[in-house]
Amino acid sequence: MQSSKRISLIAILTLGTGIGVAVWNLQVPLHAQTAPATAVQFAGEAPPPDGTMTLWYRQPASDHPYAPPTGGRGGGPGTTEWVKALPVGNGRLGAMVFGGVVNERLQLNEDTLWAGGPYDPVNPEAHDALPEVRRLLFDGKYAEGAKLITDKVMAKPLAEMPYETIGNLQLTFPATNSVENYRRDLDLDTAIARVEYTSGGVRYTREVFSSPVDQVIVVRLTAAQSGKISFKAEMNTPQKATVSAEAPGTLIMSGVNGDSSGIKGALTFETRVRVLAQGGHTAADGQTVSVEGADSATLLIAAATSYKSYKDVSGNPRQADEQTLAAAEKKSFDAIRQAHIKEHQRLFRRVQLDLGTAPAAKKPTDERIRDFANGGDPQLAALYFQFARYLLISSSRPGGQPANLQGLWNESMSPPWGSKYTININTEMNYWPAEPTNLAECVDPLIAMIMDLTDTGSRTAKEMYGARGWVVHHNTDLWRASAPIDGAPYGMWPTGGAWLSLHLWDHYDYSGDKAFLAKAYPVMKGAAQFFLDTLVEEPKHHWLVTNPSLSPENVHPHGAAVAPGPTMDMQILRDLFADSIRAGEILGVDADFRAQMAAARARLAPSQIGSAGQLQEWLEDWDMQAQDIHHRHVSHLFGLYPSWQINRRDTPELAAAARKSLEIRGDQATGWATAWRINLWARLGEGDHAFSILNFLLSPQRTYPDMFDAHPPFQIDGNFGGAAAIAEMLVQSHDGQIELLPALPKAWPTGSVTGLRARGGFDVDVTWKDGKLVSSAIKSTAGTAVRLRYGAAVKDLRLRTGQTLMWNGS
Ligand code: FUC
Repeated sequence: MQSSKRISLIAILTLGTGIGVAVWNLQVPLHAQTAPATAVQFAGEAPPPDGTMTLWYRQPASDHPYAPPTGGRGGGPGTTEWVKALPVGNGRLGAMVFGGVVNERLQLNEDTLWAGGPYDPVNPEAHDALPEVRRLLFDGKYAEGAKLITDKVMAKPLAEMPYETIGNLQLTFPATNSVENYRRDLDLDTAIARVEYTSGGVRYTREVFSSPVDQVIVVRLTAAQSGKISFKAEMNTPQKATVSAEAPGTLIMSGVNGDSSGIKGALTFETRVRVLAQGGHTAADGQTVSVEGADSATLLIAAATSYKSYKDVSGNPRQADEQTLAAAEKKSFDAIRQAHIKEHQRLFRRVQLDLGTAPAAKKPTDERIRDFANGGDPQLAALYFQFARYLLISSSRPGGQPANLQGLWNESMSPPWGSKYTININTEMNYWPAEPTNLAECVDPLIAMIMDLTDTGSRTAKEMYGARGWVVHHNTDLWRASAPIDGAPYGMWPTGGAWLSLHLWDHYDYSGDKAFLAKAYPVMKGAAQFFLDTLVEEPKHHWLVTNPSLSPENVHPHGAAVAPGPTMDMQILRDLFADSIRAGEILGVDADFRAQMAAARARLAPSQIGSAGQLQEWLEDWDMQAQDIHHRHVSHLFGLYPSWQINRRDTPELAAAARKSLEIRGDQATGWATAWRINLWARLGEGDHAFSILNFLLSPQRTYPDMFDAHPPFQIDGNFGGAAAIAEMLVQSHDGQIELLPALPKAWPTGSVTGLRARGGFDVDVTWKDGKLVSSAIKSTAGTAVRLRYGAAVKDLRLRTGQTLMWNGS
């Protein structure tokens, strides 16, 4: 039996702050860091896991040899180890599992634990300053306009609230010098992280999962011999919190959230860990629960904050945790585990993707990422695709918060860009795979956030612009702040809410659910209303444009980012007006308002082709003189993807110009920006080009050992954008058409996919061989007409709801 003295000699993981690295000029990330664990020797080689949908490794996160990508602009030392840990989540409660032998660390998150409290950052001087800003920008005095924006228009405070960690649950096991056949893995099909090894002749197994059914994170410790489970459980946190242990075996951490940028923390939170050992002896002492000589043990972790809504923080986290634990404790571990797996598989198993397999698929995941670009491992792309679906299911479930910049997982009090919602691309990209990969439910938290934003955003519209409707600039947070933040070159962009609103139309378009459309329409209408009230006529062509605005976050040749009528705004508004008009028609409402939108739409500045044959990013032909012609954002290509307003069939000249812009921008960028490029090349029907960029995205430069996307540092959007791109290579749908294998790369000659979704309400299965379509099954779930396309072949059909058509492309 171990003594507490012996345990104290074991290196215990400690929290500290990493080196802050400036990330552009916006944030200073500080990362919790773990000290090196005891030097355990690893002997033998555990076999690969049985399933194909598993990430796995031969070392704990702390022992894993790894050099982070070079050229990154952020991330402290903590990041290096953290991006080797494995994520579990139930949409609300998340854990990163490190898999240590003597020290196990579970870094915990709860999706409402953000800094600050309800606040409204609108600058009261903005309203009176905006007419002058408009005049300066129309007069070409961009730097002066930017200065006035900085002085009078930007939000107070200038930064929004960051998402924060709960802290860590630390488990310390008896010291050991060596273990055999160590393996840790994450099974995407069961959503369970496992650690297994043999020590002193005994096989130990650890399982961790976050149950969406019972709302607890569960840790299960077992050994092949009875009486072998001994450990100490403790918690630590960078939050203002206290930890105590209560007999017989409960750890309680309670505290208040952080203050940020002058906004005081208004939340209370509590985390409770119930240690339930079978056999042996359990004791609670001070801040520690220890178990000695048990046969097995189950830990149930509940966590909650006092957040009820963006304007109400009167919840009772202690009561919530106690109720959650009381209910979970009544169930057996097996019952909790089974219910968890069943609910996860209900969503996860809807889509199966087979891109072919090879012996490389038996290697540990980190080795596969290292070797992917050498070819010969098509299954890794399928794993990457399913990992993104796993991440969306685990970070965005009905009733919770939307997936933020890090989804659900964050070890810091001041993560890069606050780990919040950047809505000039990143939040939208998080949801790109949701509809096509059959996870429509996962969009619910985004829809709920958009509904909240109509409230805070209408206040901002009125106070800043004197306008009706609602507006959100380039970021929002838990408190649904909607004013321009960070600085004029990033924040002075009024089109974030409009872009988010397009996801409402998409949600309808993929389902045909008219009841949903009736709820969504007033939100879309409010977004459109804001622009009907604020679009202004530019002097040269008399087009209607946004002003002030910018093309996210690109600096044009006149020393500023702010400018009237950037191409992206015009494209977003073209879609917003079109979708709102169609919604109004379907619902049979608002004929006058529809006419106003149609009139404004016809007067928007068009997408223009510039002197280099490129699609112009701005009203003026500035692209080739811009400060960074390889800029990561490709905002003006919004029209090609995610929009369909530019496409090869209907607008071939604009599609060719978009292609030219893509060539000029180059293939390699930060994680999400790389993923966007893959989607764009897929839309151009160039599968091999798309695949060559996927090779970069799936290399150690842009994919960490745990498969998290490297911006760098970690940002989850690249995972989601990459999965959307893989789907886009196989099936595209728009405007009443479904195109099969539009961008199939030579690297995937034979394969199949089942359960993708298409617009108009269809389930789509496709099988191909030697690069050619073999068969497809198109099942209608909304009874709409559709045109199928495969290469030059076309087939028009109208199925009844529930009816399936088989088509081989002839
Ligand atoms: C935008 C991007 C950055 C980063 C940040 C979260 O500002 O330009 O690359 O993704 O969002």
